[in-house]
Amino acid sequence: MKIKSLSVSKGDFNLQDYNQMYGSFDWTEVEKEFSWFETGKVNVAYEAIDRHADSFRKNKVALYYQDASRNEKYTFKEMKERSNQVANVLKEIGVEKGDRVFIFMPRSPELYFAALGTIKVGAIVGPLFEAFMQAAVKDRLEDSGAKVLITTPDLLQRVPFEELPRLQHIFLVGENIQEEGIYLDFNRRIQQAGKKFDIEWVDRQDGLILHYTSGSTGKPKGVLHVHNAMLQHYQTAKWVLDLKEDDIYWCTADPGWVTGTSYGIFGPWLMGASNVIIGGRFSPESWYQAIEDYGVTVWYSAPTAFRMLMSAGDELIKRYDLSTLRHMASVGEPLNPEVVHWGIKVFNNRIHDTWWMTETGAQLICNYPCMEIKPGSMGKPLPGIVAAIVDNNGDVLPPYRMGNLAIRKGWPSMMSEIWNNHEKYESCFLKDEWYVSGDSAYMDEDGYFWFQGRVDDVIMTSGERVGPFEVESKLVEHTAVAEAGVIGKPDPVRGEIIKAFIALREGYTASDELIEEIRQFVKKGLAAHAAPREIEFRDKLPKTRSGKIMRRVLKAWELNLPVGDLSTMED
Ligand code: 6R9
Repeated sequence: MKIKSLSVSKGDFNLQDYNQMYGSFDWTEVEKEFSWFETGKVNVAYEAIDRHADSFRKNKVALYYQDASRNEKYTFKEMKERSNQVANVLKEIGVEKGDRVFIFMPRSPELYFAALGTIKVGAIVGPLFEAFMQAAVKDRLEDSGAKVLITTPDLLQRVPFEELPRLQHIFLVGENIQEEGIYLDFNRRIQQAGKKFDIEWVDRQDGLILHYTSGSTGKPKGVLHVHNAMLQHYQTAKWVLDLKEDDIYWCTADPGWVTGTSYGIFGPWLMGASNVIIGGRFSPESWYQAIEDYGVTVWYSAPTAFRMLMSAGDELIKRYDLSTLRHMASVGEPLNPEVVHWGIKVFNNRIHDTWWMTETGAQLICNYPCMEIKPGSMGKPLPGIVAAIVDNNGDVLPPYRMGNLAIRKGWPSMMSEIWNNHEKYESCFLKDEWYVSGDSAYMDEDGYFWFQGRVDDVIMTSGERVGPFEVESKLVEHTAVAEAGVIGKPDPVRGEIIKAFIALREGYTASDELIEEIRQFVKKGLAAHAAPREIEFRDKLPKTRSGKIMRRVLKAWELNLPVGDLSTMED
């Protein structure tokens, strides 16, 4: 089927407008859509929830929630009240503007009330994946100096609070909670709290959310976003997700990942859309069922999920009514042309690739409904955004030259700081002009960008960003492991899988049991998605003279490629 012949919606944002605004859109135009344009004082939770609750949207469903045991819905008015109750409870225990409140729990309505309530008191939300194990949880709470944690009794054993002196309160979300010491009963306190709250108005550059993400070296870094990011969350929800009044929108991402907050909380609710949240684990049947049950019209997911749906077969799709789907988009990894063609075949719809990252806070390079898409390309920059390919000095390269994908500094949702690490923050910019993404890409003569790979060693597995260093550090904690080097190995479904090369300590011998034991060790100590799927033992690992494991040599071994320059390698 030809892409051009599709009858799907082309969106309200037309090509002529795009071309006119390309590279020069004035963001103050977006400010005018918000009440704070004149006062300068903002709160994104007000704009996302209360503004609608006080309008004709008051009884419109804001949140549809479903998992194996719950099926609930909440209107904007109810969302306003619940988040006010959380805000009152937080204020009562002394949470103030700028404090860090972390949320470590599976998706549930309470998670969303908690995030919005935190924002209403002016505090900074820190969402954590429920899959994190003790070491991962500790690193993040420690680095951020979190004052409050909201979690569940099941996850509590992974919170080493005796080692976290700055953590003052832990809310437990569940039944029959005994309050003692630092433990507080979330549900009971919320029920007893007032439904009215005076929002803490903050400055647009004040902290909103802290997402920890992995780089190629060191511990995970805390990427801070501020309230001003709402300009771009709002505008991209309009232009890229094409959200309209009657849409039923489903973003499949967990709030532990930036996609699950920028486009699972802020974007859709700033637009006043009905937002579907599905808890629990992925299964092709339950996903298609969710689209049918809610009549989802706009769907935002990730390449790994689309590839898993694709491999579940097209027969399955025929059992569901998916005819409501109007617009589909993807983020997280390269979207293979194959998947785009599959989408056209089975949904009669194009999957629109979007590119952005934790640090950029919102979508930057996208395929828009109004535009011809080139399968395999990430698309074109958002109006008001200047993207370029630059060399290592920050000089712009011509079309078709591969180099660093860079964005001209200063877009509304740009990270405002790396927590406790200003030096690292500064190192992300070249010539004080370009934010350098760490991705390599090229631009074609039509201005479309084409992803080529990561410049660093960061691994993308099933759309999750895993720092090899974090996995290596965990591996060497195992008594049998002397040295470990971790790489991403290309995989047709997951994008990449994690492969570890390990040199054993004296006295240990390689065996399948040992492989399994080491995998479990990482799984329990760090996170299931961080455990190497493959482990290979070697007598010695390639290292530089300064002792750094040379991952590119491991990669060359794995892929049977030439190892390249070995001048920095130790003997
Ligand atoms: C939102 C998010 C960022 C990294 C990014 C790049 C990869 C994201 C992509 C893509 C190819 C796309 N990435 N979107 N690669 N095509 N459309 O994913 O944030 O978890 O920080 O990851 O993901 O390598 O640098 P984050």
